[in-house]
Amino acid sequence: MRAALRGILRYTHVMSQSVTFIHSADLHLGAPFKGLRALSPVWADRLVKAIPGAFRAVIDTARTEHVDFVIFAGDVFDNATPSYADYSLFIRGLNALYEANIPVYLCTGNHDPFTSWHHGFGALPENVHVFGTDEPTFFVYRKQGEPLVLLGGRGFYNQAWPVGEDISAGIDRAHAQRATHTDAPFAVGVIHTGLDIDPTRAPTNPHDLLRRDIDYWACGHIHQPMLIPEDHPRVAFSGCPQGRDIKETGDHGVLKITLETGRPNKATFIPTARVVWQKFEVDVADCRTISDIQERITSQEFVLNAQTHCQNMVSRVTLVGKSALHSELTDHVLSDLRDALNSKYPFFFVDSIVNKTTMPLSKKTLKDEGLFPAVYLSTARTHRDAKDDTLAYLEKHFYAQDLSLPHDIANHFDELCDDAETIVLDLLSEGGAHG
Ligand SMILES: [Mn+2]
Repeated sequence: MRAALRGILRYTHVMSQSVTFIHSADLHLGAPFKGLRALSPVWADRLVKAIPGAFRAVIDTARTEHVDFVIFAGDVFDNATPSYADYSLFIRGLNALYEANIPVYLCTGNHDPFTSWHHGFGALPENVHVFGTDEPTFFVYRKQGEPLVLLGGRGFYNQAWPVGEDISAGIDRAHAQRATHTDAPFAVGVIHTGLDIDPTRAPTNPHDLLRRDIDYWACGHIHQPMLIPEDHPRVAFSGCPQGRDIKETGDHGVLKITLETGRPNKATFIPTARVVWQKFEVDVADCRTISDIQERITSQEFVLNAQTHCQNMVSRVTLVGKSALHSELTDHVLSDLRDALNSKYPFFFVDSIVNKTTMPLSKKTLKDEGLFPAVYLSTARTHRDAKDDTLAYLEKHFYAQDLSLPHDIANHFDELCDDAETIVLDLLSEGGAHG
């Protein structure tokens, strides 16, 4: 009976093997939170603790999920001269994995290139394996003494990547077998790459990666989660465990990857972010009071919050729509509205409210009435049509004041014209109201 059972176990072992690991990247330990207007002390503290908190969540996840190993695909640190505090934090996490008998495989990124890891802060624990930079290096993950995974990876030597060199070159099963004199059921690639999205950071072709004899490519550099193909990824970015600023909106975390022989890859997103960033527009056309606007923003906050796994949320709100309240939404009122929102729910924080509403009266109506605004609007039209002349005119006048035009002004020309027309029409209508 026992022999038969052993036979069955051995048979299933041969039939199907699997490995489960955490794919993490872009921790950016030490990143400052930039561009926030007026933070409360509570929120400032929350943000300072968010990245270390997310990192601890990554380590806890690896332990509670009992994964076989953890991958960090570059940019562990936000800059090339990490502080001793951030380095120590990272080492504490690695030691916790060491104690749980979980190996770590990491490649360097453009923010924490190979050169930046050379300092007197202390050695990495024995469970940590760092991929080389001049050419791919290979490691073997063994389980119960048997080779289970061949890992091949390559990272950044310094912050720039040599033009024309493919970071993924030479990473395939055959190379890994030759380099390690070993074979294993699975082969995993680890690289920090701009893929075909950022051509300046070790770009590589995703179609080439999919054709390569590698079961799964764990990539770093793109900060949002991205899975190719979506259902059963063979090339993936985990994104950063904690978004750094308002550009990195939505859920952030790590991927738990399971590879099983004869089956498609399985990826599970595990959220780790302590604070989620959101940007959204609120149409206030049918709001009759400022308090209606406040309610509208709040309900939108709840809708968005339900779409992520994190309670704390920092938002940037843009008000849009034709609104009778348009000219009442002064900076002062917007600031009071922000304060009212921020004192209501301790887990939501509105960083700024931008007023992009327009007056209910259309520019066309004003023009049709043949009033002064019509003259203004037709002049504005002339300037808008003669874009190059207008930009040259502006440049000349800015230059005379020792100022330079914003470099991307040409791309936002129409938008700026719209804003300018709205401001002037506002001023005209105010003048009218006060006689
Ligand atoms: Mn990064």
